[in-house]
Amino acid sequence: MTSMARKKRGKPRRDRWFRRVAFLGIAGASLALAGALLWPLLPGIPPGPGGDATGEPGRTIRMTISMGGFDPYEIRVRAGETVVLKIWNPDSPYHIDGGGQHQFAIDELGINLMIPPRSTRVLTFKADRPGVFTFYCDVCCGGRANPAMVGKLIVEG
Ligand SMILES: [Cu+2]
Repeated sequence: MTSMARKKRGKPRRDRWFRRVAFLGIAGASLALAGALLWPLLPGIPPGPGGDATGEPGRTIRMTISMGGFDPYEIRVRAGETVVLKIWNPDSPYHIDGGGQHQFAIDELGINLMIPPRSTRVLTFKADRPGVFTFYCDVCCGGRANPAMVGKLIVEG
């Protein structure tokens, strides 16, 4: 008799426990699914400070190119100096405009680099003569006509 009573009391408790676990499981799975679906739409995380860990010669300048434009949009170097430019593109590959790609081009110096979404490209160059050169991206949202997609390389003599 006593064992029957215990069993009767025990069953609803186990039922509630099962419902709680099932609810948490479903909620967790839903959050994981939502995260997996939204993940590609989030802006990427820039790579950590690497300094000159790559062992490349020259001064390293880091730049970010996104739909917001070039950051920095003005860079200063000395003529004859070897510059290692690391350009990070945090944009999503699912961007409807140009698939999140950007470009770094300077016509006068024969530079034309494509930076795929969520990646870094490294450009090593040396500007021999002083001057002010325009760099631009012509593969997204208005391209060169977009004031954000243009910047200046100032080479000091
Ligand atoms: Cu662009």
